[in-house]
Amino acid sequence: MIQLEQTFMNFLLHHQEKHNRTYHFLVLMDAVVSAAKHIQHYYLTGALRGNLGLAGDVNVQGEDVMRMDQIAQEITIQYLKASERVIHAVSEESEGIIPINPDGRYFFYFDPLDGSSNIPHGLPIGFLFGIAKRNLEGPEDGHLRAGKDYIAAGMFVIPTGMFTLGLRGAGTWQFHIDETMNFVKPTRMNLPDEAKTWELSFNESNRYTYSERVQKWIMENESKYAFRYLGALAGDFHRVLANGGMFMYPAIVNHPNPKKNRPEGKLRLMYEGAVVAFMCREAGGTAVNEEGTPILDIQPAKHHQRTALYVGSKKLVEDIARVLRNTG
Ligand code: AFP
Repeated sequence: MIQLEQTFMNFLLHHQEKHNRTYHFLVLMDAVVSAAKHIQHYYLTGALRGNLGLAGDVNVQGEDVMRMDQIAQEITIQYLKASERVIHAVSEESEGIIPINPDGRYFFYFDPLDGSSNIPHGLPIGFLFGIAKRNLEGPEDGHLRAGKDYIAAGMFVIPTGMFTLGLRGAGTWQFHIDETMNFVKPTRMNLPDEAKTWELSFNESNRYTYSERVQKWIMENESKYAFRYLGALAGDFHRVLANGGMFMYPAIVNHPNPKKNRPEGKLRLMYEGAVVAFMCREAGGTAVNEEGTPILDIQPAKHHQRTALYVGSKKLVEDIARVLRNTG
């Protein structure tokens, strides 16, 4: 007998039905999945079509824009517009808020293509997103939502075809892309409790630029775990979610060139840190910043706010959080 796996859309339909929810979120997720599949297609054919190079622009973060960054941004916005479900979007690629549809009911925070340094090599990149609901009753609120107010957050690892989605109070689920470009086979993710599979993931070349207490923690703990680093958050976090352990991008405070210090961290809070922290919480883990404050509790003051990030297995993150809070 031919074995057919449950599709993502079927899974979500049942989820919405079970929780007595509207179809609006389904329409939005259909647009998100379509965007990811298109980005995946452009990336797979990128080397042949000349789409893996620089676009010649600099983005809001002051980084060189790759042609793929622009393609991914354009595709996502087109799909969001067609869905009519989003009022405003915030993207790594745009300085200001992107108006989508004044009647939309969701805020959409996204990085359409994360891990640009992997692009020229065709290595894994990510599409990360967080979704919050607009206040439909009562006074209109801002777009600056803490991760704990997201209703869902997810990531695609492109082009490996892995899709992970955290649903508020309903777990983190992973899907594989099949031969018909459908995401299938929902698998609930739970960070393993057993330390024997745990991994540590951070940019080793930055190590001596971290605070003394973080350097000391690394020295005392690194030999206990395997070390992995891809340089694209979605891929690195994907491993941590499956194997347990911790991904970290600490604050840079001891750079030999003080101008290169990043005391506020490097990663973006709303469409990187809070997104993985949300999926991690739904899979039984946790995430904190450089002060040991839970990432999901941080109220952003601006859309492109940065954060240091420690995310992964509860025991390990809580251990370093005690050091960060100076209580350990
Ligand atoms: P880029 O998109 O600029 O490559 O940044 C990727 C990223 O935001 C995140 O995906 C990685 O975890 C992290 O930065 C890698 O940063 P380093 O290159 O400094 O290790």
